[in-house]
Amino acid sequence: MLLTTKIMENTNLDLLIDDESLTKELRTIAQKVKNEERISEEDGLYLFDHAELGYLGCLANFIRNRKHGDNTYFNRNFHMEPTNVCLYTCTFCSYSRLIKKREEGWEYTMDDMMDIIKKYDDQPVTEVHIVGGVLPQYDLKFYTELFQQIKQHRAALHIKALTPVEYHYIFKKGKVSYAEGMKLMKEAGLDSMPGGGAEIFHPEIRDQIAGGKCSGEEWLQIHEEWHKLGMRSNATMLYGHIEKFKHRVHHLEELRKLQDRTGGFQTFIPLKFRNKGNQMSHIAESTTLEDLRNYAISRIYLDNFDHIKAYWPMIGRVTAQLSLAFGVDDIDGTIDDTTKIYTMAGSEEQNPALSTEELVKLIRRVGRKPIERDTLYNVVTDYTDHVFEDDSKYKGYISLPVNNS
Ligand code: V47
Ligand code: SF4
Repeated sequence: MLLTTKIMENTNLDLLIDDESLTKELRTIAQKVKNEERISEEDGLYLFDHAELGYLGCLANFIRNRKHGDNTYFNRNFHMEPTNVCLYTCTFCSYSRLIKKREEGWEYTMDDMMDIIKKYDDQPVTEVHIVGGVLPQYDLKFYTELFQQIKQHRAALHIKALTPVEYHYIFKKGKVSYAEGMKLMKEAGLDSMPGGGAEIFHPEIRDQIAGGKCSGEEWLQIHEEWHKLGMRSNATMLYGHIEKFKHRVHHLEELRKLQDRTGGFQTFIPLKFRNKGNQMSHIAESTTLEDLRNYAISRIYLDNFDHIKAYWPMIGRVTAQLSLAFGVDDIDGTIDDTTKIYTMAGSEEQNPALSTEELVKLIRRVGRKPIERDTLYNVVTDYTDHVFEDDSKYKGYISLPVNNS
C-alpha cells in the first residue's frame, strides 16, 4: 500500500512542479491544478498518453482532498429493472441479444414493479434506481403512472430513473418535445436522472457500439432540459472498448461544457467495459492500472463536477477502495439488488449487495471517512466514529495503517 499511502500524504504539489525529471507539460499541468486553473483538451490528451499512475494519483487526490477532505460518500438504495429485453442492439450490452429469445427475459407489469417497491417498505433505503431495456409497452403513460404510484406509496423515496435513451424513445412515441416530456416526468414524481446511456458521445464510436438509440447530442439536450427545471442528474462514460483516448477527452469536454451552462450534474461515473455475454467479448478488458488512471484524469479534467463515483459492483470492492486515492469520493450504495445487467456482462461482484456496515468498514480501511448521503448529497449519517461490534469478517479488504477502523 506504499503507493496509495504516498499519494494520500502528498498535500503539496510543489514536489511535482519542481521535478526536473518530469516533462514541461506535466509540470505545467501540476501548476494549473495547484492554481485551480482548468486544464485544456490538449492537456487531457497528454495525460492519457503520457502520465504515469503515481503522478496522476497525486494530482487527483490533491483535488479530491481540496473538495471533500477524507469524506467518502455512499447511499442506501436498490435497483429495479422493468425488463432485460431491449429493442436496441448495443454491442457492449448483454441484454440486447435477448430480443430474439424474449421468453428467456422478464417483462414486469406495473403490479410486479410495485411489489418490488413494497418489499423495501421496512428498510431504511432512501433511493430507488430504475433502469432497464427499451420496449414499446414501457411508454410515457406507463412511467408517469409508475412514478405516481411509487410516490403515493412512499413519498420520501427518491426516484432516480431512466436515461435519455428511454426518454428519447418514449417522448418521440408520445409526440412530446424533450422540454414537455421532462416536465411531465417531474410532475409525475421523478426526482433525478441517473447517468446511464452516455456510453461514448463521439459519433465515430457511438454509431458502432450503440447505433439507433439517442445520439450523444440528444443525450446532452435531454439532461439540459432536466437541469433547466432546476433538477439534478449524473453522467457516465463507458470506456475501455474500441474508443481512443481522444474520444474520452471529447466526452469529458462535452460534459464539462454542459455543466458550465447548467451546473445540474452531481456526479461523474466512469464505467469500465466488461466483456462477458455480449458482442464485444473478443475485446480485452482494461487493466486496473488503466482504470485508476481513468478515474484520476476524470477528476482532474472535470473541475466543475463535485463528485467522482466508482461503481463498486463493476470493478470490485478492492479496486473501489484503491480508487479513493485516485480522485474518487463516492462509492455508490448498498445496492441490495435485483440487477442483472452487470453480472451478465461479467462484473466483479456476482451478488452485488453490501450492508451499510461492510461499506463503512471498507471505506475506513483505507483511511477515509464514511458518510451516508441521500441522492442529493445531504448527509444522512456520519459513520466516522461509529462503533460496530464485530470487525473480524472484514479481513479480506486492503488495509492502511490507520487507527479509526
Ligand atoms: O448505460 C451496459 C453500462 C449503464 C455494460 O447514475 C455496461 O448513479 C460495462 O448508468 N460493461 C447503466 N458497462 C448503468 C449506469 C449507472 C450505474 C450506477 C450508478 C449510476 C448513477 C448509473 O451501464 C449503461 C451502459 O453504459 N453498461 N453494459 C458492460 N458490458
Ligand atoms: Fe438496450 Fe441499454 Fe442494452 Fe443498449 S445498453 S441494448 S439501450 S439495455
